[in-house]
Amino acid sequence: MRLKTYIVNTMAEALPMIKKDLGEDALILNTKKIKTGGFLGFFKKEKLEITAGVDPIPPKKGLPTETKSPSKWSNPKDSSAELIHELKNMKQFMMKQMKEEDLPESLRLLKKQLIAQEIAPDILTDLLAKLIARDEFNTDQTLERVQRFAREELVAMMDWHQCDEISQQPEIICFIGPTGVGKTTTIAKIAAGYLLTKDKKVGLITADTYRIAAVEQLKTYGSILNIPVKVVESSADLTKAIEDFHDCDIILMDTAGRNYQQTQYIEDLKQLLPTDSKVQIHLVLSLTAKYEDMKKIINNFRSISMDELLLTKKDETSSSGAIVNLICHYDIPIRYIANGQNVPDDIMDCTPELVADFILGEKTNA
Ligand SMILES: Nc1nc2c(ncn2[C@@H]2O[C@H](COP(=O)(O)OP(=O)(O)OP(=O)(O)O)[C@@H](O)[C@H]2O)c(=O)[nH]1
Ligand SMILES: [Mg+2]
Repeated sequence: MRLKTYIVNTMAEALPMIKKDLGEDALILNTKKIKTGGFLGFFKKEKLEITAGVDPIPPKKGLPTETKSPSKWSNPKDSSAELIHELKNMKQFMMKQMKEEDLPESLRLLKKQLIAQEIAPDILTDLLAKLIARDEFNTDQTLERVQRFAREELVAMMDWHQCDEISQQPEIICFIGPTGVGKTTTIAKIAAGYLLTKDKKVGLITADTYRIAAVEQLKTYGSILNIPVKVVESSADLTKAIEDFHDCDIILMDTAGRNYQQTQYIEDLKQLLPTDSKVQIHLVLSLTAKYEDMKKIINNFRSISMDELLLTKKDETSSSGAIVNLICHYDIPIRYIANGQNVPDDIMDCTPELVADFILGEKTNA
């Protein structure tokens, strides 16, 4: 860390100097009052000695970082708020340097719990640093209390990725994803939800003519729910099917499961979808998959605009960290989480509070 000391009359005087010398990421590490000048020990003036430093390691790319206000250093009136902010930054920096054995017991236990949930290391460090930086935090707190703080921080970290309400009429959603993740089953659950609880008119389309019995699978759900199903094999078929369903509130489209680690399949999908991007694309991923594999698929989809993620098979895994990782690492909203084979019941709205419950256990009043 590069350090510099300043002797000034006020904090406000120091801030522009620190900014100029050490840059926007500088931290104020210490301030103390000192006496300088005078004559024979008399007439000394009280001054402030401020030590500031800057971490030479740049923040990692692609990780969530706190947004910095452009006026951060420019308004001396905000200096006390800035000082508190900088103290928090300093605590976070120290947390990142801390060894395992230096952590308080409660944090060590929490860390173990979060690692078992497969929270990504960068998010884990960030979360623990945020906990230490809280004003109420002290080292002899119980695990329950630390979990309560962790819940608040986790919810705040996930909070800004909310889903929009229905924006167009009809809303057309195309579900895509790897083989067997639960696309068709989840479409049936969502269709039933729109029909039975929201009283909407639903149309179903399937482009899965690849797997034997795939069309029958969707048609079976269609006939149980009394929802029409259209089968499409080309972009022209799809345009026609969408036209035919013009009086529907929502059109849900099924596709064949593909190994989307291979970009060729994404190109095939592009051929099928209309170019005017009326169709929203929702990528379905199973929570039983490895996070690294999910990342690879999402990255492959960067070439087409993917609108939402939908996660399935929550009931088949005891670790939910991937949900937090996906929310914090990618700016793609998650509307639903599917948690079982039962149609239409096994699906939940994905909220930050629900995900925090998955990670930390259900809320207690500790
Ligand atoms: N445990 C569990 N099983 C699920 C869930 N969603 C779907 N399944 C099951 O997963 C299996 C595959 O479901 P499908 O809906 O056919 O999956 P798909 O993605 O359409 O499969 P393809 O079209 O072949 O790619 C079925 O046995 C479903 O009952 C879920 O949330 N939890
Ligand atoms: Mg299917």
